[in-house]
Amino acid sequence: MPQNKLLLTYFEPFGGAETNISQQVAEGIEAEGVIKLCLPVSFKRSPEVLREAVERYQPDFILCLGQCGEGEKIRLERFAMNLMDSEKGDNDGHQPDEETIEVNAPLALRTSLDIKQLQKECMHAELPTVLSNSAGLYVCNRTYFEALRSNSKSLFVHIPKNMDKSIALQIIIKIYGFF
Ligand code: PCA
Repeated sequence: MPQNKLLLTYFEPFGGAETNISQQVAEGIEAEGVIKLCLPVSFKRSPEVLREAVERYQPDFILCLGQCGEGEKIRLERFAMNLMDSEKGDNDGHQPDEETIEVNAPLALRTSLDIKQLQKECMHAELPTVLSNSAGLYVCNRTYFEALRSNSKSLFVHIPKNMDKSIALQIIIKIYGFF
């Protein structure tokens, strides 16, 4: 059987920071069938770069990593909202004000992966994860919307910026095994 292809995305730093934990964790992943892709923190360019990669590689699954500010657990995102809003702006200086992503699309898209089961498995392995019903309205959400639109077997994972990187890496490897 041909091996499954996983597109693994992560983000460049944003908001004046020098690093993004999603990038640092992604660097630790080396596995067959994994295609890594760095995305710009841009409402416009991130979905474009993702779309091109999806067309080129036709992945079976998409795992998107992003950084979040608070918390001690990795957040497994259930939905992407069809909305963009940001006061601080993205790396291009774009500040959408409650802008719809796509007029004829549903208000939210949902992953078809069994993230409840995934979260249980992580819990049994004592890996700190939590289910989340909102990926925010910033570039991560915009990117997740694009991923789900192209493949419902997509998952967005938010990593708290101060999380221990080796634990975060173990969780990402566990998620990888789940696909
Ligand atoms: N986190 C931001 C965008 C890039 C990232 O790593 C977010 O949560 O939208």
